[in-house]
Parts: sequence; structure tokens; C-alpha cells
Amino acid sequence: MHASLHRKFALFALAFAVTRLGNGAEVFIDPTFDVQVQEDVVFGAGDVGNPVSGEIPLAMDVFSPAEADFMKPAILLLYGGGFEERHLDQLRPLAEEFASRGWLAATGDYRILPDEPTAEPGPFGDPEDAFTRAMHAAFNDAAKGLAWLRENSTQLGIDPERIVMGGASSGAITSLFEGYRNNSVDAIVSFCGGMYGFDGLIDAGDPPVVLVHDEIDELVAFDLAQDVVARANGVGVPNSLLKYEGEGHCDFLLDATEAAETIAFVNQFLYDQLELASIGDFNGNGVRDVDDIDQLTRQAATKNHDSGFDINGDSLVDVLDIQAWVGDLENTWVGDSNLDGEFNSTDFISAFQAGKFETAEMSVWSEGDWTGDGVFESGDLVAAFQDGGFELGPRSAGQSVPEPMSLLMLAVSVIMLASTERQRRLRSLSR
Ligand SMILES: [Ca+2]
Ligand SMILES: [Ca+2]
Ligand SMILES: [Ca+2]
Ligand SMILES: [Ca+2]
Repeated sequence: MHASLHRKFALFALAFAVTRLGNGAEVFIDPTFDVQVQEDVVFGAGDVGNPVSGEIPLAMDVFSPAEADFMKPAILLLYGGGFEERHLDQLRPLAEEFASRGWLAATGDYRILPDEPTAEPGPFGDPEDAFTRAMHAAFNDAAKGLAWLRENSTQLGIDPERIVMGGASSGAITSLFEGYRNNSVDAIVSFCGGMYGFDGLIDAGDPPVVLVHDEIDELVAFDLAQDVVARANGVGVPNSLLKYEGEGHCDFLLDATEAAETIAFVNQFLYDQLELASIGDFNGNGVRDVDDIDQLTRQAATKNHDSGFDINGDSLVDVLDIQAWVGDLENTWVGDSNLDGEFNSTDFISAFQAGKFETAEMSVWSEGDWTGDGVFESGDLVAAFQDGGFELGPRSAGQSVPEPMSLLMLAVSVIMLASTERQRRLRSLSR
């Protein structure tokens, strides 16, 4: 780990470029969201000796998917710089990649050698040596970052049971040590990191780990990644290692193709280990489907507020959870009763076919209750109109085309007339 890392990591931004997909994009798999950032959020402080004796603030930049109201998995990302250099923006492109997929991603600071951190407890015993003090400070500051995310999980919209830590080089070493020292995370990501013989910190039941490493790495040897894997396998901790046959230290993050492969590999591992597919899949069949949204609308109508259905984490189960499920997780429109990704007359027909419009009969999503009050009435048509997706085709990210009210209301009135007429005929037939 040396100073040339500075220049290498500055190139990260070239390798990553968030491209957002439109139709058919899958939340947590594909880039689906616009990304918003809150910069310089102070999460703690640390004691230092330079430039003067005292505390320095520690801050993170917080990247999140715009207008995503579900409880998000979170990842704290720590830059690399040999515990000697501060590169606050180094992993920003990576954070943007995660946020565009539905994660809250934070790039956090930690004290480094030039700060002259004061002696603190750590895994390397009595820290007489300045570099050891810097490493201990880094580990402890990572812990502060995680604690801050956890304490503010409600406000940040984080699922406190899905918090990951990862980083590059010294950031990866910090993630591995802190993650396995305190088991303070739900998964660990290491880009060219290692544990230098401390792999015994990994015990059965500890968090899963995913690693990416160049085969020939003169700064953090590839063997160190293999040591982590061997220990994890020995104690049954889920793990996966992506090996690049190139030569270099984290070079895979500097090449556009390899960087894209890396994010896909790491993201898929975390998707599986954190069971992100289960979010909103109430019937547990592995996909979000009509049965799930029918269950959610039925639950909202009971007003039991069963936490298993609380998509947005506000301790209530109501129309906001339905909107988050439909609009944010499933990326479709209010009114899409058959959940085919579009809201058009077919949805009106299928909803009206249930024959419950303005009957006060118990209805679910597929039967026209798009608000979660248990009935299908004009309020549901208004909610669908307000969402604005009628006949717009699939919802693409950032779409904000207001549908003229006249067109929607014309369609509604025609369908309602047809429905009323049909019901009248059915009644007359049944007499
Ligand atoms: Ca399902
Ligand atoms: Ca809720
Ligand atoms: Ca539809
Ligand atoms: Ca309703």
C-alpha cells in the first residue's frame, strides 16, 4: 500500500457509469432509480494529535434511490489509501451503483496515519506503533459509522437487519477486521483486502463475505483473500471469491468491463445472502406477484398493522405500503390490477369483472381496491388517476408525464357504463 494508489483510485469514476434501465428493470438487480446524495453527514468524531490535539469530525456522503419508500438494505463503503491517505470520493461511483439498484450506500471517512490518532483498544494489542494506532482508529471509526446508520435507520429508511460494510484495500481490511471482530454487519465486501493471519476472527455463524482480488497483487497478496476463504469454508461461513487473472492492486475496479462484472458479482452475492428477493414476497414463492399485492391490500384493510407487511417501515400497514410495493418495488402503476406492468383498460375490465364496485363487498388489489381500505369505489379510481399511469405503458424511472384527466375519466366512465349495463342485463336475465 503506497502513495501511487492515490492516482489509481482517482480513476474509479471512469470505470463506473450508472446506466439506468427502463422497462423490465428489477429492483436490487438492475439500476432502477435516480440517485440522490446528501454530502458531509457527520456521524461521529475521533481523537487525534494533528494538526492539534483534540477531536476531528467524521462524515459520510449518503447516496440513496430517489423516491424509494421501501426499507432499504444499506452498505457502508470505506475508501482505500493504505491507512495513510484520505480519498473521500474514491468509492462514490460504487455507491451510486448500489443506490441506483435500491440500496442506501454511504461512503465514510476514518482517521488515518497523518491525523496521528491517539491510542485506542484494537486487535493488535498495545498500540505503541503509529501505524497500529491508525489501523485501530480506522476499525473503531468504521464501527461508529455502522452504529450511526443503525441508530438512524428509521429516518434513513434503512432495514436495520440488512447492513453491509465493504471497501477497497485498507477499507477492505478495515471492513474484514471490524466486521468479524464485532459481527456488526450482515455481510462484508472485500476489494483486494485481507486479514494478515487474523482469519481466526471468523467464526461459525458470522456474516457472509464476498471478495474480489487480482491474482497477482503486490500490495495485498492474493493469498490473503484465499486465507479468508479457507477460514470461512472451515467454519461454514458463506463466501465467494472473484479472482481476476490480471496483475495489480484492485485493477479490476479501474477497467470498465471488469468493474461492471465486479458490481454484478458482488451485488448478486448480497442479493442472495440478504434475501432481497423476499422483500414484498409475502407468499414466499420467490417472486412478487398478484397474490402478494392482494395479501397486502387485505392486510391494510384489517388495520392490524402486522409488521411483516410494513414495506416502508413506519409501523403501519396502509396505502403508503401499497404505493411503495407497487411503484417502488414492482415499478408499475396504481391501477395495474393484473400486475403486468401497465395500467390500461384491461385492468379496469378485470377489476370490474369481480363485480364489487361500490358494493361495499370486501375487495383486494386485483378486484379494484387500490387504496387498501378493503372496498372498490370511486376513491380507487381517483388514486389511480393521481398516480398518472393510465395508458402510458410500463413505468420507466423518472417518468412524470401527467395524463390528461379527460382521457382517463372518459375511459373510466365508458367502462363503468359498460359494467353497469352488463350487471343490469345479468340481473334481468337472472330474474
Ligand atoms: Ca410472491
Ligand atoms: Ca408502513
Ligand atoms: Ca395491467
Ligand atoms: Ca379502496
